[in-house]
Order: sequence, then C-alpha cells, then structure tokens
Amino acid sequence: MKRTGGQLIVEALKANGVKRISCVPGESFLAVLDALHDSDIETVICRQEGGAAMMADCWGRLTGEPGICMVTRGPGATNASAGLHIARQDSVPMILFIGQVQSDAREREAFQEVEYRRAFTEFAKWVGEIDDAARIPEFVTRAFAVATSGRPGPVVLSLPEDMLVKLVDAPAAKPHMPVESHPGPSQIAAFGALLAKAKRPIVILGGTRWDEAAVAGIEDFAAHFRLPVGCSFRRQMLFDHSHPCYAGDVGIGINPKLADEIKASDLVVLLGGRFSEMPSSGYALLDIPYPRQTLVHVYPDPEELGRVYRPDLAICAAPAEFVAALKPLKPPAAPVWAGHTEAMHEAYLAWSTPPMSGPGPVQMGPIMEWIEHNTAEDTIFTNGAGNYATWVHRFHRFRAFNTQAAPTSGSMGYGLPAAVAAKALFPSREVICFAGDGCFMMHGQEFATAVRYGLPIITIVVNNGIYGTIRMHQERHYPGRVSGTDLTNPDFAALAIAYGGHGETVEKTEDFAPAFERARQSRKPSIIEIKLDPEAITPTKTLTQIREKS
Ligand SMILES: Cc1ncc(C[n+]2csc(CCOP(=O)(O)OP(=O)(O)O)c2C)c(N)n1
Repeated sequence: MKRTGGQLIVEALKANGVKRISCVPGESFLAVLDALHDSDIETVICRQEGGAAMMADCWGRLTGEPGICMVTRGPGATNASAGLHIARQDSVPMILFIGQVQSDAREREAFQEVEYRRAFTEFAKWVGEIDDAARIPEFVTRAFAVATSGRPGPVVLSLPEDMLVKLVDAPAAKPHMPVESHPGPSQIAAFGALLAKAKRPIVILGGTRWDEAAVAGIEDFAAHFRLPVGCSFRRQMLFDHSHPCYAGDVGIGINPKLADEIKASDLVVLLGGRFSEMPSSGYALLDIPYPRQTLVHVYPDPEELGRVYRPDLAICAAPAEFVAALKPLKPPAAPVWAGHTEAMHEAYLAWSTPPMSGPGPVQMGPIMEWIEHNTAEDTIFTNGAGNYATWVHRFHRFRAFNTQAAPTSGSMGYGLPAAVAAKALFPSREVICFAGDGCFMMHGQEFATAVRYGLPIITIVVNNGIYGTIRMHQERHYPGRVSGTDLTNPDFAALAIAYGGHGETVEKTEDFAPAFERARQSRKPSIIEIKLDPEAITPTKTLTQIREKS
C-alpha cells in the first residue's frame, strides 16, 4: 500500500515505540501533522522550539530512547538549536525533525531556507536530509541507531515539503536494533588487578546509558569493595547520596576535601563520563594528557578514550554493560581504603548540610532542609543554570535513578520545559523545577504547556533581581562596576495565575512550607517565587564579601 512521506515518518516513529513528541507546527510539515492526526502518538504542542527541543532532550535523558521533536524550517530550527546543543554536550539521544523548503526552490535562499547539513553539523551527531520518501524507513532507522549508539546524541533529519506529500511504496517500518558494547573478560580481569594493587581508589560516575539495574549494580559493587564513589556534574542521580560509599558531587564548586582526595588518589575510575571541564574543575583535577593517578576510563565510544586523558586501561563499553560484567570480581577481605571511604562520606554529609543563616529575611538553607524532609525519594528535580542551582546540587541528597534533569552544558532555561516533559513521562511522581529569575524567563512560556496538559509541576523561582552568577563573576573581576546584570521582573505569582496556574510569593523563610503545601494541594502547575536578597549570592559568601575579597 502506498503511503505519503508524512505517513511513513509517523509509521517509523510508531514502530520505534514513540509515544509522544514535542512540536511547534509549521506549514513546512503539514503532511506529518496530518499523519499524526490518525495516530495515537501524543503531540505536545509547545510555545517555542527551544522549549520543545529541551522537552525532547528530557525524554531522551530519562528513558535512554531518543526524544522526538518536530519544528519548522529557518526560525523554528534555529530556536530548536538551543535544545540540540544541550543534547549534544550532555550525550542525550534525540531526533529533531525539521520541515524543509520544497526541493525545486533549494539553494535560492528561499523563504526560511537553511542548509542544515552545513548549519548544524557541530550541534548534532548526524544531520541528514530525506530526498526520497521511499527511503524514510532507512533514514529513520539510522537516526535511532546513531542517536542511541556509542556516545548518544542528537540527530537532525530535514524533511523537504514536497517529499512529505509524495505517495510511494516502502517496506513496513521496523524498530531499530540497539547497539550494545560489552567489556571483554580480559579487561574485567585487568581492572580487577589494578584495583587489587590500589591503596586509595575513587570511582567517578557520569555520562548517559545508565539504567536502574546498572545504578543498583554499581551501588552493590561499591558496597562490597567499600569504594568511594562520586557523581559527575549534574549526574547525581547515579548514586544514592545517603549510601556510606557516597563521596560527593564532582561538579562546579566541588567540596575541596573531595577535590584533594581525587588529586591524592592512586586509581581513578571514570565510569561512563568524559570528565569534561566542569567536573574536572577546569581540567585541573587530572593532569592532561598523563594523569599521575592510574586511570581506568570506561566509555561507550572509542573516540572519547584517550581524547583528553590517556588511560592506563581503556574499556569501550556502556556503563550498564560494564557494571553487569563486574560480578565475577571478588573484594579483598579488608580493603585498605575503607577508612578513606568512611571519611569521605562524613565530609560529604558535613558539606551537604545547609547553612541556617544568611542575609535577608528568606533563608534558602532551611527551605532546602524542609524540601529534604517533605518530598519523596522519587521526586524529580530539574533546573537550568545559575547560582540558585547550587542549592539543589549541594544540598539535595539525590536518592534514586531518574530523579534529575539538568544540563551539564549549563544552558539557562532548561528546567521548566524539562519539568513539563518529566511530568508527562511520570505523572504520578512529584516534579520540582528550580529556576532563577533570569533562567525562568528564558523558557517560562512553557508554563502554558503545563497548564494546557494539566501537568502540576511545582516551579520554585529564586528571584534575586539579577543575573546573579554573572554579577558574582563581575564583582570578583571588576569590583563595584555593575554592568549588564540587573533585571526587572514580573510578579511571578500573578504570572502563574494569569496562565491558569497557582502562584505563591515567599518573603520570609516561614512562608515557604505553607506556600509549598498550598501549591501541592492546588493540583495545578504552580510557581512559588522566593524573594531572595541578592547579597545571598552563594550559600557561604555574600556579594559584598566577594566584591571586597573578604
Ligand atoms: C542560555 C544561556 N545564556 C547565558 C548564560 C550565561 N549565564 C550563566 S548563569 C547566568 C545568570 C543566571 O541568572 P538567574 O537565573 O537569575 O540565576 P542566579 O545566578 O541569579 O541565581 C547567565 C546569564 C547561560 N549559561 N545560558
């Protein structure tokens, strides 16, 4: 039976198990929208393509299967590039479909014409264009394979408008076949031998391609070997922070004791991550290219192994496969490093206990403590970029897999669309988005998407009236010379209500708990605005102290 290109795209998505897509429509892909009309794939209509792409990223991040986003050519595609860049840096599988101008107008700079194979090469793992509708099954299968294999990442498929309306014969779509990469027995034995020789080992978890079983498996392994385990920047959901082997967050503003421990260790095991600029404290924790410590690097893509750090043992395997293969290794009767592991967990507990005082009438420390005692272990936390995020990264003790969606790429605006996506995926779990006033306003319009689909996310806007992170750097480097960092904000609670959600304003610490409970009980998407004194720029230093270097 002949189908249109639009129908074949939807057929291929269904065959690959896609349940929902994010989308901002455009006249360039009406034939796909029409085919979606007849399918049970849910189309989440978004308000800006950046938010739509970030939602798709979040689905990819939390499922391991590509998140799907559809946008129009030119301005739709360039807006979506914000989410594409996140998926690329964060190694998240995603497929972005872009409606393209009709074939006979190409290369004239037709209306909204962009050549994506030139423009998006650096933002995507692969950029393809489908000229012949009969080849849609081939291109979509490849897109799923590329997005999920090796180091996962985003794929862009450009869809010329005329191709989408052609009626063609094509084979029925089949699901893609995931590509696994297992370590060999000799590599596991070599790893065991390095561990047996070590006196002060440390494991740092990161990257994607994890699942619940792998997270449970590494926890088991660490417990048996009494190994200290840290989590790379914004990959905190990979290890239960209450576990006695947990050593802390290897991210921005790392606990200095943990940084010292990594430097002093004799065996570093990088498991699943790249140990890029943020987790490595600006490439300062391990020498490049030859770390002083013995380095075991486990990564699902050979191109990353030896790219920055030359490992002593390189294992090309997905973290889940590596963890599964660890079972034959037997721990020493009394690991010599066990005392370090205990001390590191103690140091972590002290580091992650919030300060109870600070400038102004609202204290974030007690608010974080309240959140810790009043939310479930499976609560999902999302955020974008800004100093406010430190409160989450440092003081929230992540307990379970798939409870975090935050961009390692440091992109502002991610938290809100990610919260919408996470709530659509896990409707029975609580989803809390943290945002700064700057961050929220970047993709805050997706609050309307939460209202439209009845997704009661709780958004905590930490409003200090400034682009605080940049003000902090400014005061450090150019004391007292404020430039480009002041903001004028809306009334966030009124904004929530205007959208059809629930709004709260917190001006004193003790207002927070009842405001949160009311937001919860409203069963509506909500915004809780916390009016934070801009002096409270970090948990431990005020803006004045930074300016005066005191
Ligand atoms: C999309 C994007 N634009 C700009 C930046 C640079 N940047 C990093 S943090 C920040 C300020 C964040 O302000 P806000 O959300 O209000 O949080 P605060 O730091 O005040 O807590 C800026 C502008 C960025 N990381 N991402």
